[in-house]
Amino acid sequence: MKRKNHLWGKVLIGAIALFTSLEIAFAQATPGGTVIRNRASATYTDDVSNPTKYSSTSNEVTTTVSYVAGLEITPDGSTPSTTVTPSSTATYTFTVRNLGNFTDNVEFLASGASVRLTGPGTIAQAFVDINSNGNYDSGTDVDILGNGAAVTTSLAQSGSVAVVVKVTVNSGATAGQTLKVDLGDTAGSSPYDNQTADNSTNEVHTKHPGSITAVNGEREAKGDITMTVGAIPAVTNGPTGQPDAQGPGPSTNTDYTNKAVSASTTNTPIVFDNTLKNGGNSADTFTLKVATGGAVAGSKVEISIDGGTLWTEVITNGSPSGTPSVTTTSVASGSNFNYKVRVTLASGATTLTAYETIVQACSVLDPTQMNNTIDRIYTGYLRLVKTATVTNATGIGGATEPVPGADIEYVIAYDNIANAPTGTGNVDLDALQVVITEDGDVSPNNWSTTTDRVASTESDSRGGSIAISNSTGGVANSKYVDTVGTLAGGQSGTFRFKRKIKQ
Ligand SMILES: [Ca+2]
Ligand SMILES: [Ca+2]
Ligand SMILES: [Ca+2]
Ligand SMILES: [Ca+2]
Repeated sequence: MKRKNHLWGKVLIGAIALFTSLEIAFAQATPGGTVIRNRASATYTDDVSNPTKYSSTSNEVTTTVSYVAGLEITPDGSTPSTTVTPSSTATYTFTVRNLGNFTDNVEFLASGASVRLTGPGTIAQAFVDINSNGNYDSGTDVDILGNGAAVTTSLAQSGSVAVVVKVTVNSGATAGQTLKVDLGDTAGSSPYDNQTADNSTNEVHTKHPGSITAVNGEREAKGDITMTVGAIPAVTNGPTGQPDAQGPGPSTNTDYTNKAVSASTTNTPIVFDNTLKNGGNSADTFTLKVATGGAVAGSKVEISIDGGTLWTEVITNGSPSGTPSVTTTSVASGSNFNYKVRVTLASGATTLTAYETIVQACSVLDPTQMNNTIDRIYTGYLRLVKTATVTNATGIGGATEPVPGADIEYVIAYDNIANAPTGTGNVDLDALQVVITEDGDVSPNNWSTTTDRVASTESDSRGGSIAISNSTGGVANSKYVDTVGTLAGGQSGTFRFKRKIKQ
């Protein structure tokens, strides 16, 4: 019997221990201050055969229920499956609950100290969402970020309220990074709730109304939520070192690299240097190809991603070949990747014409993310157009009759047919060291012997310097050299001079 009692004792102690450990998870049910009254009553008689009965009542005893504080913040260790994106605002919502048996205050420390963020972002807002609409409402909600002093919010017994923390994710946040928000700083292990407050730096704790003292003192709690940055692929693609170049539009799909091929050998391979940039927030690979409809008829296009050692032919005779694209190696977030494109036009391509090859880079992580750049070949790009106008003041024949003694004005209109520089980061095509030479007896010319110089009639609209000398054959004043200098794309000018038909 004694042994049996001992066993029961052990079971009882175990039950008490279990109750104690679970206590923190349950709210106090009986309100503090409740008066529990107890009075006993009895009846009796002095003769069992006599029905007369007497009664008796004890005095009343009262017990007033003590105030017990309690606080809980949830969730703990929450890792939502949805991801956040760079530059977005992530919303973290906590629930703060009064586990005590009386209406208690919850205090948040000054200047947002009760809220901490770990990770690539900044806390934009933190507030007690009194009206439960998810947004901060001045005058209604309690700001716990911009609060110069500690603030409290009142919670009824078992009552709860949401605390919303809004975090702006850094624009440079990379995929897989995490942003953790802690509300409160209770030590120990999950669920971190209903502990004795120790007034540490980042606490959330109860703050009893002045008239009440809880038997277990002030309590603190903590919750934490961690969000993960998702992958946001992006790519730009442009001229060498200028992946973000913009062309006309302005657009990052019309940027360009202008080059030239000799008009007489248009099938000479021309190599372009291009650069793509991984504008996404995670490492990615990219396919390189000629955009649909972006190949020149009859051309061959090859791409090299190793600096020009190995070339892959992606366009043959103007159409995609058996290997229509090349895939890069992994490119780190924010990094550039250089590649080369070799374009060979058909022989006999029309001179003084622009031929465009549109090269497209496409994210492998998200194939909807793509960007173009234009590799443009001009089959020669300095155009010369000559005209001759006769002025006849001899009185013989009409005003424009080319009779001996009449003047012939030669006009050479020159222009760089490449497009004028536009956008940013593009490679334009200047005509450098432009020199226009008129030599009166270099075949088929014969004007050195059939005409004479008309002095002071030489001019260049761009201010080119004009030197007049003996022709190759030694005829005086029969060679003109107009040094124009640099002529940018889209620029033009005229060089003019007069000769008088020998009489
Ligand atoms: Ca609100
Ligand atoms: Ca908790
Ligand atoms: Ca603490
Ligand atoms: Ca581009």
